[in-house]
Amino acid sequence: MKIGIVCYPTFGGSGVVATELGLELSKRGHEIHFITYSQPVRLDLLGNNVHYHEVNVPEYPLFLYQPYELALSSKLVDMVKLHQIEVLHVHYAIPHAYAAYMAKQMLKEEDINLPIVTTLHGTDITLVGSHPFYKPAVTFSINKSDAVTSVSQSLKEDTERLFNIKKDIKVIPNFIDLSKYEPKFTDCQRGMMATEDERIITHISNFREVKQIPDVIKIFNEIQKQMPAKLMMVGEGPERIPAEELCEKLGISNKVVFFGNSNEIDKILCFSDLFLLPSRTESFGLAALEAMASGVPVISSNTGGIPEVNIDGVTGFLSDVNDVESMSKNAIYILSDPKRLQEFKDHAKKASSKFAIAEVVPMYEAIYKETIRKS
Ligand code: GMT
Repeated sequence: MKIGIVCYPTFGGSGVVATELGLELSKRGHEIHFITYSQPVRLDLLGNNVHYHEVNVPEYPLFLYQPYELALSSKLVDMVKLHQIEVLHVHYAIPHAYAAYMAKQMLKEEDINLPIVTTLHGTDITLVGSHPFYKPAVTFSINKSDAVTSVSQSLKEDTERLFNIKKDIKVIPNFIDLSKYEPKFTDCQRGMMATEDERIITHISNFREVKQIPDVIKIFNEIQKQMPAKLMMVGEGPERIPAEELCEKLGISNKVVFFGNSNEIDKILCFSDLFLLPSRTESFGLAALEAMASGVPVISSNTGGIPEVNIDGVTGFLSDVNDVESMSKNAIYILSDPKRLQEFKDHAKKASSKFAIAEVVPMYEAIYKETIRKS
């Protein structure tokens, strides 16, 4: 099939999922066209079957807001015609499903049919999309898609609760290429980051408020009172500076490393002992799954889709949002006994195999075929 993929190309789960999906589909013989405003960060392999088309938004000083949706829908029309794209898979209702619908209407004028598959990732539903300013457009875009998928059962239920949805939403969980998380070094170069007796705790996110960054620091603060430990903070975002200030205030700056954005997540997870994800809301928690695939247990909140990934008492522990005390206690419980830690690590790795890329990608292929057939 010739498949167009629209996503946010930046660091973040939805972009990662869209990119990995496109690459895997290309390996399975499909022709993939990424249509975005910059090359997706994990897309380093452009080839015969993988193409990237940049959406340019000309700047004009009259406009306070440059019309990205307009530029995207025009680019979609051009690319569908030029490459005979058979189906368009858009990640995020805002604004991608909306722009895709406009492209579909424009193509109809030329007797070209463009089936649209929309995948909901969370922010477009729970955080931004349900805002009254966006709600009518999001509802419309979802209902006008030919097929709709969500990355967890919890997100499906949230969508049906928050919007007047007439479409059936199919749950297709996020996935992972397990081969990328096989350690390439026997010691994972752990010695570079910590001494033999130190536990390594890691957090990876876009440092937005929803990630509860102060809770990450507070949990680590409790851990380091009980045992030698280091905290790896990976990512960039508005909460980073306040996080550095909090570390200073608590007198633990020398035990915390701020990496910024990284393309070497697998290497950092390889030497990690525990992953912290205390988010206020999370439709899935891809970062937790990436940690588990590296054999890293997860201490998380029990919000949204996280319980579908992190199994309480098996791959880590779940606590209520904001319950720093419970999360700290659970973290110390796992980390304080080497045998117990190893058991949690083994369980985390094993549980991640349920989300293997080879299991999940055929579900998308089936949806594309069905959507093309029906339209
Ligand atoms: O978590 C974020 O802030 C980034 C956002 C994104 O656009 O990548 O993540 C959302 O999609 C991911 C991939 O499906 C999910 O793993 C995240 O849980 C989801 N984030 C939220 O629901 C807050």
